[in-house]
Amino acid sequence: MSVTRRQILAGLAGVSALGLGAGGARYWLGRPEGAKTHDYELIAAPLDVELVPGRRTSVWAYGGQAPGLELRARQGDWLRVRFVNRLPEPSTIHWHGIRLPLEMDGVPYLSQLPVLPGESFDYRFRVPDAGSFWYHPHTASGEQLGRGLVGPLIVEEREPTGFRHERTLSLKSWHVDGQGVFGEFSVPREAARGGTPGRLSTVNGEASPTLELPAGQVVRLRILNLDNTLTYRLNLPGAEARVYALDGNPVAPHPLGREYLLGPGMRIELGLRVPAVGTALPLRNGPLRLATLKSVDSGETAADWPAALPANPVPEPDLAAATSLRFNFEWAAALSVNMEQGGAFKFWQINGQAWDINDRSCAERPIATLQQGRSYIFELRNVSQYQHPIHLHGMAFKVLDSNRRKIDPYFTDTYLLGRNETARIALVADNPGVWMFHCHVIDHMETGLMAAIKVA
Ligand SMILES: [Cu+2]
Repeated sequence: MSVTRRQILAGLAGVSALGLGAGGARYWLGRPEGAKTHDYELIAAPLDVELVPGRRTSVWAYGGQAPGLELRARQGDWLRVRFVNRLPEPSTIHWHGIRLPLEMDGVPYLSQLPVLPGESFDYRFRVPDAGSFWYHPHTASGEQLGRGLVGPLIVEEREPTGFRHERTLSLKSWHVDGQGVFGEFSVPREAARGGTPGRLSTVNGEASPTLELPAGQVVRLRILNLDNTLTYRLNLPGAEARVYALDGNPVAPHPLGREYLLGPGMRIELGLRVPAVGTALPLRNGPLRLATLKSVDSGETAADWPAALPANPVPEPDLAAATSLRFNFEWAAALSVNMEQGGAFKFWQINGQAWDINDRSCAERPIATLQQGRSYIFELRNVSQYQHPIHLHGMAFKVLDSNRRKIDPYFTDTYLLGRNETARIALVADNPGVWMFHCHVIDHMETGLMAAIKVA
């Protein structure tokens, strides 16, 4: 893979015509065929927002919003996003969960050169799967995601589903104090444990908002964990809710139950039967209220539970012919690092190797090489006391089983590996390239818990 500065600069053509303060323009609806070179012009730029009442917080926004502008595409179509960097530092965009070519994957130096301040880059790819996805940088992730560079990407089914109503709920906590001022995004003693948590919890950038939902309808709630650190213990006491999709893929609809653990990077889609007018349901993280869902008169006739969502065209791994590989996720405890000389902490490792975020040559030493077209079973062993949402780029995988819980096999892009858990996942290595395989607790990923897997 060679990406030249010339290719990047070629992406700059026409940027001078863009309005600087325009944020992310949406050309999606009513776009005359062929009249535009992209569907979205997504500007990343600093923005002052009010997270704490009466206080200003200087966040980094996509399209004038933090979390960022919701991007939408239709399954099977091309999505064309012109990313314009108006941040004070280089950035890229990774499209979490989208199966796409490596050159569009947003990993710096592997997929592309970082997009420098003032530059732009055109992302163009097909979206093969319908579902709830998201986007974020893969550069200086602790600070860039921490400051707000996270956004939903919704891929709609080609045919109408049984849902007439839907809402996107982006969960994120912020590393701010009571005055709305950012503190440290990463503290070494926390990075070596569960990750550095933010203190202010929000839904769609608002602390404990009230969301109005149409009474009597079954609403599709797309709940996205866009947080750096937190695993949410999601629950909806008193609600009639069914799970329709996990991460990017549909499942057989089933009751939500007592709670669902939604790790960083993970998504869940619920069908919620909205109760009678005036009812207020709490959406909670454990005992803490995240949002209030209030039912309002819709004037529509009551709806029934929609049928299951159609499966995505993810290839089915051949388990009988699959090759097995084992990955151990361990604590590394390399505390003696000279940060002044550009060193990075290495608290975590995969199969004895800690990724160094400052060493561009890490990607040249893949932890495994898969033969294109073959099926593989990965045995994921967490031999640490902290949970790790394990994410693979480029390909979806099927969760087969676990020694800690009963699994109904399902396709995903991120699996929350509990403490001391061993789980097996399977995939068809159908996408050539070098793909990042990492924990989505950003502190863990930046202190070693990342590797490259090559498919050739
Ligand atoms: Cu982790």
